[in-house]
Amino acid sequence: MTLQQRRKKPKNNMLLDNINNPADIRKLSIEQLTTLAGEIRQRMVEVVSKTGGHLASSLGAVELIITLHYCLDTPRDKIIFDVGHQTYAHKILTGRNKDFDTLRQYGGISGFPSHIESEYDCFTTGHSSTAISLALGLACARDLKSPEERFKVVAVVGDGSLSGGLAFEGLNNTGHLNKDILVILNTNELSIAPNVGALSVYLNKIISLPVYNRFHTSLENFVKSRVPKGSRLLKLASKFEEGLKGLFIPGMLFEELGFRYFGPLDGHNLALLTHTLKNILQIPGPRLLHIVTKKGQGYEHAENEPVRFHGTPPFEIETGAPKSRPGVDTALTYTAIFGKKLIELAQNDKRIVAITAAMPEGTGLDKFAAAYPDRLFDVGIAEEHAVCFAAGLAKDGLKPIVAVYSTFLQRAYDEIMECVALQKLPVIFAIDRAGIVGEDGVTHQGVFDIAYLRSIPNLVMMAPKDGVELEKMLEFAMSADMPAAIRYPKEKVQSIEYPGQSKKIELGKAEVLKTGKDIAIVALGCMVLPSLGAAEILEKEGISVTVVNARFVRPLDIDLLRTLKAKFIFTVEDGVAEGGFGSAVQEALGEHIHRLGLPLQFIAHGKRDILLEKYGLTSQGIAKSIKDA
Ligand SMILES: Cc1ncc(C[n+]2csc(CCOP(=O)(O)OP(=O)(O)O)c2C)c(N)n1
Repeated sequence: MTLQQRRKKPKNNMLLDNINNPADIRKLSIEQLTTLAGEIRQRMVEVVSKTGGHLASSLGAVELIITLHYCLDTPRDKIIFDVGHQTYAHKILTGRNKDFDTLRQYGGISGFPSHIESEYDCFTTGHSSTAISLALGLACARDLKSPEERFKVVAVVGDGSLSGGLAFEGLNNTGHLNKDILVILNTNELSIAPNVGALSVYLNKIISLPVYNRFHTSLENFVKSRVPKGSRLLKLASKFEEGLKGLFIPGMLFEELGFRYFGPLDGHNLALLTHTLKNILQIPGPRLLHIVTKKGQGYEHAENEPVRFHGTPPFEIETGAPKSRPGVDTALTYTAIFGKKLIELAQNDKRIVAITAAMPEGTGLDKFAAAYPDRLFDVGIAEEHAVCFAAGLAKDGLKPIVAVYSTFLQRAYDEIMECVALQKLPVIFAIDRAGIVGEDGVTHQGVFDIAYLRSIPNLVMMAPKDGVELEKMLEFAMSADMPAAIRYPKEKVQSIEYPGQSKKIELGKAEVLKTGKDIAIVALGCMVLPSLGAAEILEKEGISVTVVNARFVRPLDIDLLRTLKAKFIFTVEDGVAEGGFGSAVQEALGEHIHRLGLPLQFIAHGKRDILLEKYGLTSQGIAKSIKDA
């Protein structure tokens, strides 16, 4: 029965209604588990169609998650999901079904695992490739502290996340330490976009050769079960197996890293999964179970368009079409303007190349890829590599632009410092999703970039107030021959026209948008527009305001700042105020500056406008803070 047909059935006697925690599913038969999987999918589709969210990956992992909770003694046994965007079934089965309608909403449950939300979520996660290292740490702590506890530790990793170097650091160390952990590798041939890289070719090769694999595991089991330990036959069999390693043996890479490899298995076959997992859990040492799933499984529109349904806005269930949001859908985003402008610049300069770490759509580089397939490098979920790779490209005369979300650039801090800034190489960082991102929450807010990039020598840092300025900043960065970062938000652009404003970007030059005598607001990037709004509110109350569009975080326009005649100076930024842009102004002027920005906290999920309002970064909020100060 398709999900659409199932929706038409009345909702009585749902198995799901009686599942309050994983212990409840351990009483069910395999047939009932299959029914439960359908009900979970239905629940997910209904909720995500209203809230938006990571649907395709979560649909693909339903049977895996049921199997894990069925075979493990959770929460005593630990499951760590890599990234954590595939965990909706886990949330539904671990007591959060009743709150599932609030998914990703302000005050509701998070779209990612959250250690604050549930004892079943060991860690709060959202960035990829961390699960194996986290699992190994837990296993080592278990063995050192209380070996008698023997709880089990399972890391669930997707094939996309395995392209991150950190995942290999975890595998390498696990093989060396020989700890009891199970890694479940969930392959679906997709990251967000189709998977890239030699490793993904290798995994696909395994998937397409199941016969070899069955032969390999069955030979070993067959001999072991029939001959005594130490017998000649066993030695011969193992020699034979060694000999086979010269051929293509599925999973050999993992075996050589010290893991027992099992699979590939159909990740939607509950009978097979539960049977296999129960057996594998009995075996000590590092193990890797390889399963194959379909992204979007069970909801035909997500199966057909897994990239669109990776992270989807609200949609119509019957057609899969996004729910129309008048006004919002027609406006251009910063991301779209960036993508379009880069194509235009690349037309006239063949040295321009673009790099993404597995996010061509999200960063707006998908269109660039279509226009210049040879000049777009999707390096996999590997931000550190992306930055070093860009440094190499720049060293030999190209003009690389790394388009990346603010939160994920955190991972490449050292590479920006050492490989780019220290060498003064002209790599450009197009930092998307800077500031509040909204529903993805704590792990995804791009609020730290100003503070962490401001301390890197030789790096120019800019933020445009609108779309036109983003284009101008890109042109400037391309001609500047120095490392440069441009940060912009997850937002639709509004154009800001002020008489006398200068369209030209000059290194370290701010612009004064309006002049008043009482106070001055020095605003950065997308905070310029609300600051102009705040100035209007204040002027109605008789306070005359200067508004400066800072444009540069580094170098700061100190000369202009020194000429400000106002009695009070306020800075406004959509990043953490401590160590951020306002701090830079304060350091430069050596005076007391009122810094408006975000608190030094991990900011939870909720709509972007709700969060901006909460933290006083709207016109009204800025005006109020100024009056209060
Ligand atoms: C460090 C980092 N970079 C980028 C992302 C964005 N991201 C979230 S999920 C995802 C794809 C993960 O692919 P895979 O592990 O294969 O899981 P699937 O969605 O296919 O189930 C990416 C690139 C991230 N979460 N972390």
